[in-house]
Amino acid sequence: MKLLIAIVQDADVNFLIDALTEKGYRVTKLATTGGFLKKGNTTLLIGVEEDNLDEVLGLIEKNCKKRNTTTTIINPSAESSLLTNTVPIEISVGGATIFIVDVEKYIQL
Ligand code: 2BA
Repeated sequence: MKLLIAIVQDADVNFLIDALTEKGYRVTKLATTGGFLKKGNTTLLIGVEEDNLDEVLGLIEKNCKKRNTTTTIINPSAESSLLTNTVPIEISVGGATIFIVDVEKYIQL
């Protein structure tokens, strides 16, 4: 068995959970926050048999979209004024960041 730890955007999560549960997969949803943007995202824990791994990855890929967003970063070479001190940058977020971990044991009591 594998544990997928999938970080997805909030806008995609309900579609993805519906797609997973319709196929009989079990999923736990955690409210999380990205360290860079400091904005909410969602982390899903999905325990899956190895034979089903590709199907689950396919569902994640199908339901999680890349989106562009703008944020500001500090410009180290700027003078002190706050207005000139930050510069806008455009970044692409998602579709999904996925960690795949071997599960030593799966126990339900
Ligand atoms: P955030 O940390 O809020 O990052 C949002 C997006 O900002 C990232 O999208 C990436 O495009 C950009 N970004 C992140 N760190 C950056 C940096 N140091 N310099 C420039 N741009 C940066 P994604 O890569 O799609 O990541 C989406 C979310 O997935 C992240 O939200 C974070 O919560 C999680 N994540 C991604 N990689 C991770 C990792 N290696 N470990 C833990 N969490 C990760």
